[in-house]
Amino acid sequence: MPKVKNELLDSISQHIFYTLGKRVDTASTYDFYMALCYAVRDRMMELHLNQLNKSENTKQVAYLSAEFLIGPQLGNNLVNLGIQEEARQALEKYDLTLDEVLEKSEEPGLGNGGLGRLAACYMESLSTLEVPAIGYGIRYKFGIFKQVIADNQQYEVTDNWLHGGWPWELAYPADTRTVGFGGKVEHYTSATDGTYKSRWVPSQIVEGVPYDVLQVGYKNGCNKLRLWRADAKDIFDFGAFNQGDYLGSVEESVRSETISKVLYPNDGTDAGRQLRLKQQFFFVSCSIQDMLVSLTKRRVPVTDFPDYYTLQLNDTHPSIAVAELMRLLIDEHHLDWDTAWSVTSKSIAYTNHTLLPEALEKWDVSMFEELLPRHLEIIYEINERFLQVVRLKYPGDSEMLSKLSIICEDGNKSVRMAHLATVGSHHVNGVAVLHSELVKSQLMPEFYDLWPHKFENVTNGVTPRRWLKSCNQPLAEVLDNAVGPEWVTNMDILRKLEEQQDDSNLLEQIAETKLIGKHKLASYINNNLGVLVDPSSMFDVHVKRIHEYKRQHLKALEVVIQYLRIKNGADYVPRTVIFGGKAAPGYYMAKQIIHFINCLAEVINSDPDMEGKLKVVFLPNYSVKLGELVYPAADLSEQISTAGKEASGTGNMKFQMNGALTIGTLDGANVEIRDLVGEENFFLFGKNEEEIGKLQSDGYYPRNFLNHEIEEALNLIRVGHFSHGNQNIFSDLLENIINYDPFFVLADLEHYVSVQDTVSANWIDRENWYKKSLTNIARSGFFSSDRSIKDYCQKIWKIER
Ligand code: 26W
Repeated sequence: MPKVKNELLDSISQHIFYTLGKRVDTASTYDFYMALCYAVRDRMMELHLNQLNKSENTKQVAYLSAEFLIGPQLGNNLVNLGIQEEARQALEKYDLTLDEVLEKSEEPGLGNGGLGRLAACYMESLSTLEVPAIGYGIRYKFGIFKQVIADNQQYEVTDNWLHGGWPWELAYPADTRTVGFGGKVEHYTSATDGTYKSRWVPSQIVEGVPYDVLQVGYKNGCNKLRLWRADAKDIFDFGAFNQGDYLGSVEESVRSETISKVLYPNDGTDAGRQLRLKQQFFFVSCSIQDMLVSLTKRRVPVTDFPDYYTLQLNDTHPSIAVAELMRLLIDEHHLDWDTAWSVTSKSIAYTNHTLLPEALEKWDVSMFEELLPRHLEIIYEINERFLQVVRLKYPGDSEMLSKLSIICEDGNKSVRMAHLATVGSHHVNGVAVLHSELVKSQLMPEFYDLWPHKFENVTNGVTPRRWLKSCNQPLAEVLDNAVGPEWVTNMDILRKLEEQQDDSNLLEQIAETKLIGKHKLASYINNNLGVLVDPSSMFDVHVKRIHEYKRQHLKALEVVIQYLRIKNGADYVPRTVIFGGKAAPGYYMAKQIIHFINCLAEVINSDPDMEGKLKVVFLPNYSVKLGELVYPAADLSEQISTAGKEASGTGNMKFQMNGALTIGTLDGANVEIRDLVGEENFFLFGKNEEEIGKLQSDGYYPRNFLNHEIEEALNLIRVGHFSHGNQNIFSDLLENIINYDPFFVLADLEHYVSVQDTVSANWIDRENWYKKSLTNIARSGFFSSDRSIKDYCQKIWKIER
């Protein structure tokens, strides 16, 4: 294996010269950024190709996800390779600072939110733990839209992230796969063994070109992401061109390339668009073909597939994999049904990330008939054999049959992808203890009754490298000094901090690191939004996708109540309330909430009565890059979803690791955070999942939860106080809360406001606050994605590390 001998400094100059074709003395900062990326990639390629040899015949994890929200790469790769200082010194030689070069980092927005970022954290931990793995996904040309806030509203701008080229990807055209769509299925009797055979004859053929992106671990391990780009088989139709039909000549390639053109910006609402299903089948078929070809190349019989690959479905988005693996094993590798089924069901496992009915994917049978006729046949066969098992277990129970069936008969027939995933998987897991219980009791009680052994829990986690070591270096150094540097790969060591919780010096150091983070964010806010915020005020942060169940409008109403109190002369412990998050473009109420928050901020920030007391900021275009600036700066973490709705949350874990205290409901992983840090170190409010369930079933009348203050606040909004007197702008939002309130905002508001007052009282006693902060950091080890991956290895993938 070639060894990268020369120093980073030389590599940079060589890449500027040979790779970029520039002279060092005329190179721009962007050229140095690109050259440094290539130099770092060289070192990662060494690790990766060496690792490949070692892991040749060990079982690999194939993590199939429609989203990988990997964030900017350079900073994290320098930290994980342990060459950040070397890079800083090399750039100094060219009078450049590392920060100004890192600023050039592009963010590949190949995901919407939680699910996509979790996949990225898991890829980093799989490498760090040296678990052989491949992340299979889609190389979207346009990622998640850029959010622009104009006249207090969200506007979406295309994310042309690849415009300047992206140094972290490497194309492998030799591994191009072909994927079919549409057409028909021919049935014939095989001449060789006389068995009944099927042959799919697609009407459209698309090529999948793989681009590999290395994902380096901390100080060792380097797996890859393989992202597929769709390309036309025949990219140009000369015949059409010769007839002057120029559009016709490129029509086929446009149709094909469209498949990987753009990420669907919905975070939890199934669009049900045909192109979405084409995207899902495209990357799943390319990926499974890729694995089968690799086995064939290694002369491994496909019947041994489960010994070489364990497939994890990141929600139902890749669940067509169950039918596609069956098709390839039966139609192309000529296995009989039972053998193919045992290979398939031994190889696949499925993770559920949401209980929201509108997020559960159901594809019309008609769409399958048109797009994937052979797969529909296979799904019918899978379902028929499955229902045989159900009939045996629940004889004569037709209701059980219809509840469990993969095919939903009511309305226009549809394929329930969660059912297909569950029937075809050896394990189904939720992403937090409460969520996994609700998957069993609410989402799939019939499946749980049928197959209790299949259901597992693996609580989410986040990588401490990007979300602490890399984005909060002041705190990382304090931790290095306090408990030694091993915490980065063994977060349980942080428990040792508790022995020093009375060390006022250590508490001051932690307070100091928080202040550094707040100053950095404050200057970002001032430079980009022109709003002056006071770093000595409490930074109260609510950043995540905008969704009614995440209840950004609950926080906004609490702010209106505090605003009214201040206007009425009440004292107020100074706070800066910081919001951030994108709304799915078609999600009207979420956009209303963004509009309201920005109008609220405008009025409050220009009101002299609020000076030194309350400021409100909405950070546009919230992303991984912005998250790295926000988590180190937060004092209070808002995790206020309606109990039973947030599957886990992962931002909550990032805030905890960075010493923020949480105000939250007993929802998702908040429950486990509170159990670990202790109720005295967590600000709990609101009704729990059972109480919400009872309120729902007993009949919920939001007006019953109005008190004087809440009425005053709602009235202030109604009269247009935050909308220049225009009374209609927020009438839909108000109407929704007062008459329907599907996420029980009014049911929890009074308690929420009183607990926020408790938070203010705690904030005043700074030493006590930082004791709680230290305890939160000390007990954040469980929420490392390394622990999650170890759980998957032990509980689901059966991989001995
Ligand atoms: C079909 C449209 C669609 C798109 C995305 C449906 C569902 C999704 C995702 C499952 C939504 C998502 O990101 N869920 C979040 O997953 C995180 C990682 O497990 C959890 O921490 C969050 O609680 C959950 O909302």
